[in-house]
Amino acid sequence: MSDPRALPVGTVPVPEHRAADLREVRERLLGAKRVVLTTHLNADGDGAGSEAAVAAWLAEQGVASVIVNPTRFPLQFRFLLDPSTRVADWGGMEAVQAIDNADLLLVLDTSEPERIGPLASVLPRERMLVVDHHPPGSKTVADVGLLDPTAAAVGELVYDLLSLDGDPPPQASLLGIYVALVTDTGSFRYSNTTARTHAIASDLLARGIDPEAVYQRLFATVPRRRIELLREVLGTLQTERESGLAWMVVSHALISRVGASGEDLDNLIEHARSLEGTEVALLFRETPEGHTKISFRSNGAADVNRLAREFGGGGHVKAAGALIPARPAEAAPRVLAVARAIIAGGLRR
Ligand SMILES: [Mn+2]
Repeated sequence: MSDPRALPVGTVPVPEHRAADLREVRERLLGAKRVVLTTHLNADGDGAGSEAAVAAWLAEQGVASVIVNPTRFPLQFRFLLDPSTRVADWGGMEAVQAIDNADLLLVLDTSEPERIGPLASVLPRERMLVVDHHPPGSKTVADVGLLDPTAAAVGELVYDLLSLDGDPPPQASLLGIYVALVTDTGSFRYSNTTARTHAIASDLLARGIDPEAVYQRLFATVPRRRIELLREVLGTLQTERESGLAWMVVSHALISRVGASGEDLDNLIEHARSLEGTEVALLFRETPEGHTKISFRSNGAADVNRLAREFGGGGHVKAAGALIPARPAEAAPRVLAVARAIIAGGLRR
């Protein structure tokens, strides 16, 4: 008897508008001998998952690859890597060698040179490829590739890339793709979630991905320092009824005291965003250099990508970031003033 909960296995067809660009990326990758994969600073589940998936697929296709990110490959996402996948941290000898020997550099989950730091200039432009789903900035790292903001995650584009010929992605690539989808859609809750995202997730589950195991791995266990951080940061929460702004500040002293990592800070802003009455949530985080990293989240009308761009940053309409070379006490009032203008309709999209 067949399992009444099961669906037939079958890859989700690649949208026509993506096929030609993905075909070119695929042919370039499969024609290479040694590929370096990279993603933006502080890789998230989409960047790391997409890298893990592409690396496992390339290995199966007989193409050697090394992941070299501008910042350390997050511990949290190491479980996505196939045991055969090589990761070399930027700055080390292995990374230098990997780049020296590479025919191609594939950039995932960003197209902006500044977001991959020193990797933007390690290979000539004609040996760079890009696959991203952010709205493109003024400069892109490569001429060949796919920039498609209609994709929920780069993981979705990687699924397409790997299944372009109708064959399913290899088993070792499935977990990375699934984690990319889960993390970039807020567990299939954000507005970038589509029927197609679910269809791909369905195919991944049909092929053996265990959603609860992924949930346990990603979300169910929280280190104590993260709760201590949350307790302190919630104490800085401020809200403005008229503008719908809600913001919080994380000082560098606090980060040092609790021993917080970048990953610990990732979802703090959701507490401000989810607060009743919030239009735009902001998190001001002091860096060790005394600068301020700002995360922006919009609940609807305000375009925080435009807001972030006012300060040299960028992202998506509903989630963006920027860096200001000033301490939070100086940076916050400037950013809040522009945010008020956007909410008042001045810069509404
Ligand atoms: Mn992404």
